[in-house]
Amino acid sequence: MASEEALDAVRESAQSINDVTTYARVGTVAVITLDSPPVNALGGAVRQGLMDAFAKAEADPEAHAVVLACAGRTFIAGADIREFDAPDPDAPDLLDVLARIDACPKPTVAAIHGTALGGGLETALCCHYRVATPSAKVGLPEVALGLLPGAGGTQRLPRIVGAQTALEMMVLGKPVAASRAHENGLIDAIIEGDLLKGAIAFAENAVHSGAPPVPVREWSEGLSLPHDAELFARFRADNSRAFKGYQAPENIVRAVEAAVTLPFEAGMRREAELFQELFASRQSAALRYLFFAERQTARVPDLPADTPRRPIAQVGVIGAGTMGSGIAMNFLSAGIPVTLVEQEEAALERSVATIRRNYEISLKKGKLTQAKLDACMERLHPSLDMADLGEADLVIEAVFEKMALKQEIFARLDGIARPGAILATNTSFLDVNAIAAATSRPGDVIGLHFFSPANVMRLLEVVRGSATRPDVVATAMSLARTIAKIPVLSGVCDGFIANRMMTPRMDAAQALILEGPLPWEVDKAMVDYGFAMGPFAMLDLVGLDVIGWDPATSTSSTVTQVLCETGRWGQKRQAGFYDYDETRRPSPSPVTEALVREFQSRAETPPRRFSDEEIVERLLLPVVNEGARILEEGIALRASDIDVALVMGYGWPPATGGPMFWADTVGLGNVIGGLEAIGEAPAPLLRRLAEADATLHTWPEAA
Ligand code: T1G
Repeated sequence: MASEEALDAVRESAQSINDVTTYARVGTVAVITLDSPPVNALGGAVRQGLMDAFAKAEADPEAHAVVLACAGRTFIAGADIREFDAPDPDAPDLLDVLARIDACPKPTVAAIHGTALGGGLETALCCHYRVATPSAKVGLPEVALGLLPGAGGTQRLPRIVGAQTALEMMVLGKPVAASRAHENGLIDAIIEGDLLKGAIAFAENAVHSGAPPVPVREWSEGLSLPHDAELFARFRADNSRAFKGYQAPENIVRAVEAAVTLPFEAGMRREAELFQELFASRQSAALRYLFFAERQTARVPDLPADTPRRPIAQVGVIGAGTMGSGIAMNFLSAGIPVTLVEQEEAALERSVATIRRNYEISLKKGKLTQAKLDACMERLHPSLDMADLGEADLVIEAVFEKMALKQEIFARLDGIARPGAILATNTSFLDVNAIAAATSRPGDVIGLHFFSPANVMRLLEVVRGSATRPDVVATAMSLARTIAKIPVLSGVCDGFIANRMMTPRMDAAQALILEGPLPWEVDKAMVDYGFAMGPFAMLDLVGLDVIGWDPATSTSSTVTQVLCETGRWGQKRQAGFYDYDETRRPSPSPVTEALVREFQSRAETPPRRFSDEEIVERLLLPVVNEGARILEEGIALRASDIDVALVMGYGWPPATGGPMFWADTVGLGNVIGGLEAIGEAPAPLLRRLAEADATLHTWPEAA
């Protein structure tokens, strides 16, 4: 067993193989350590380092075994996604590096901490043994990037865990805990205490056991588990939701079918074919784009990294309705006590019961322990008195969308909240500056716009008012990560970013049904494009009467007005654009069809058929145009923020990348042409960028 001293020696005396790789030997065990922040991704230098270090270990007569470990916060978290579009021409190919590790005649042990993901787990699968810390996680999440594990993962993993488990891990893409991986044989030992020490001891035992190390490619344990055609058919059927609209899951299943039916090398060739198909796909390009876009939203160019953050140790929420309850849960789940203020006792009790019920649902699903549930509920302090918010570091108002009510609450809060507290409003469209003006401290006021259900939707629109201080903005942007949200910074305007972008889509849909398509034809095209629901079904869900319809001023001048006037308010009335049965299953309505045909007959141009592609384009073009205006007005920092907001806030299909990504993919010249064809004036920014042969994603640099 290696002593502390020996380990320190490793750490001090390691020889540098290259900038990110060191080689050391402890007794008879070679220790190869990668140190390539932030996540030891398999970029060019790491691949070169691995190739050279394993060559050195093989040639080192004193080394009888090899341990592969990583410095920093995690084991290898995958191939370097940044390099996908700009591969390092001088570095060895990943498959060659892994073939080298796989062929090592000496026992090899991967020492895993943090996350071994994608190419990282595939590297570990090329080692004879894998040991891990109890908190480690391992997984093959490539499906989230529209890919499959393309470095042998689809061929080696089933050989250990069997086809069923391998399919679950790769198609669902969720990393598994070390304990679970130990149970299914993927991890050979859980190391309590010092991982490196434990890994070296494990390697020494492997040598002393005298058992010849067997590369995973020769394993058959997993292949002896059930893997008949039935299993694959059942898996496809049971997981149809994961397959819907995505290419990668089907390619993963085919790769695993190859693993259980073909010899290893033939399976590897099949994997490579299926990988290339996905790698070249627009879906994967979109999902890779969103991977980085999501991680960029928190960067605010005019906020230096060292902008101070205000500590948020206790939070207040005013209004215990659906939004207030959901908002409170985010902080409770993050370990932050919440004082939840409501006017009526009954409403407060309802909210506390809703919060407990939501946690109990997570408990049943195994997503939460009883201890965690109890701890969250203990942190909740219901109150009927705003005075109880005096100690809060942040207070979030979530009451009805009435300006006068919000201003009255902020004026009272101004007299209650401690100096330095952040005062936030969850308004989804009201003027944050006007709300801030109701206080003596507008610099401490900010918009924190959550999306319903607030404890589930990952988007948080952070709305910066004209007086909002930099440290308040910086605190809100960081706090989002604490409550597992993706922050998108927005300026003040009607509907901020996400709502403002969705409005033209709705308007375009309503205009389009006057030209020929029926509402359910428009919805079908949008659902086939990837949306969970079309615009008209969404209207029926929300309720036609709550989206700006006023019986007093209704003049039967639109299809929606007539539907409202005739009481067809949507699902809640079992009639809207669709008819609904008692289980709320929608069906195209002959009433609506007749009404739409009647409106079409009044239109200047005779109705005509539209292809699904045309329908999608007609709804996306005005959205892109609005996006360009939002960028031009400085409401959004960058085009990718807009895409992230719509994907995370409105379920815009991730496999499309979002409307701004779509626009750059089809070309701004075509977008401008399409807008002019439907009589919509293209935003000046679109013209400027098209003339400069630039894209929305190069703005503002390319302005
Ligand atoms: N490549 C390049 N950069 C990466 C990266 C990767 N694989 N993973 C993370 N980063 C960057 C990220 O952009 C951010 O940078 C920083 O690391 C911290 O990330 C052949 C084809 C590991 C669980 O899909 O899931 O292997 O913004 O903010 O919340 O089969 O990152 O600071 O400049 O997310 O602590 C498969 C992707 C690749 C895992 C850490 N691997 N990464 O989460 O930090 S495909 C993945 C993650 C592949 C092979 C295939 C998470 C994380 P910056 P972060 P985190």
